[in-house]
Amino acid sequence: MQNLQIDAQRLWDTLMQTARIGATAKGGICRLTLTDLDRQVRDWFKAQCQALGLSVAVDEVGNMFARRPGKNSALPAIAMGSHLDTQPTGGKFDGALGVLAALEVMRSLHDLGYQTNAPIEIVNWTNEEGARFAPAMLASGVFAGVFSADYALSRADRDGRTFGAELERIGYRGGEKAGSRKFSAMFELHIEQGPILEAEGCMIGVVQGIQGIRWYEVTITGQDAHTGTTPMALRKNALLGAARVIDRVDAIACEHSPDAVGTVGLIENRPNSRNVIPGEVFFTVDFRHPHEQVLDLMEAKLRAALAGILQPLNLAYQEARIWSSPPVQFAPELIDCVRIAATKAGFAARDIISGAGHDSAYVARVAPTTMIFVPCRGGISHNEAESTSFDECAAGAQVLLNAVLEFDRRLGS
Ligand code: HGY
Ligand code: MN
Ligand code: MN
Repeated sequence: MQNLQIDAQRLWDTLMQTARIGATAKGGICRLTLTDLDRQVRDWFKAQCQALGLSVAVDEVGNMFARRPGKNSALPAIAMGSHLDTQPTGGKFDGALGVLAALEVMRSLHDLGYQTNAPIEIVNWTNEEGARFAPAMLASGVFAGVFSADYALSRADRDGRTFGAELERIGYRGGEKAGSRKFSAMFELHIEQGPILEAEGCMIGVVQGIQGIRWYEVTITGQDAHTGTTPMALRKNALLGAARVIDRVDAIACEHSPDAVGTVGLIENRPNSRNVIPGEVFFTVDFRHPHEQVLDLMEAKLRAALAGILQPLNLAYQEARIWSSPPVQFAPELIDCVRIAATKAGFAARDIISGAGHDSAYVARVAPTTMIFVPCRGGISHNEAESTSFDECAAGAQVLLNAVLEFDRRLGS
């Protein structure tokens, strides 16, 4: 098999070009799913793919598929996917690197006139982040049969706008049934979003799987009252209750360290007026761990904390687990292709488990799947300062190309 090379400069220029769609003053991207900015980047992506002669299809939850034929159209496509939506204070590389490196692979195959055995597809998964519509990885979850399309379309953002209405509004509610399209494999290139690869001076992460994730929503109800006239003993202060529960969420994760993490990232305090005792607080909890039974323990401790802390404060509450993504193991054969690909490209590689969730977690249920990581500076991500170098992006794209061609060679043999 020839030693096909990607064009590193073209990849970098494309990353910087798309980073302008939703660019923030601090050098990041705010491109929430199904907003006008998401439409803009989708339109751009579709035009780039069509310019290469790829056929672009969209399914009922907005997942985009750009397809290059292979010698044998009977073979299910080899997919390279990730996401173009971002966090509100996202970086230039989370998700974008995976989709745009896949575009670079397609451009390189096109330039070199190289025909693969199997068709090759780029996938842009809708709503990977879950920042606007919870849960995360929603549309890849529909594709994998984890969620129904109706469930996804009904999900509402904090302003009450639904996924379905916004998908329709931006013109990306496709006709294809999600999950009807079959893959021989899916490879996802992504930044590590953690500090390990950089700390070890390792260019490539050979991802073995993804840890388990659980999301909860909690609403605490007390009583709005005057801050000047209400004695401390008579208050029903929802924000005080929330503060003590939030502290306990952190302690629960620390009790299961080093592998557990626990975070309260979203909080709404009502009425949020400086001289009103808060009568209602809404917040979210994000628990993660590689083992389900530890997540069960953490969940039980959270529920005990809610009862134990809030009842003595005369506070009522509602709690619901809105999402559970179990730990995932990736496909050994694809992991082997990534190892061979990294060696062929001459990069040091190490095995790693993903702390972050990715669409690959769900696609792995319906097709052999694996991921490739490259470092990001300081392991910082979900932050406008997220930074991955020219060389790291190029290394990831080269290993992606090599891994896809290695798997394609096996399919054809
Ligand atoms: O939450 C996650 O881990 C991913 O970034 N959506
Ligand atoms: Mn991501
Ligand atoms: Mn992310």
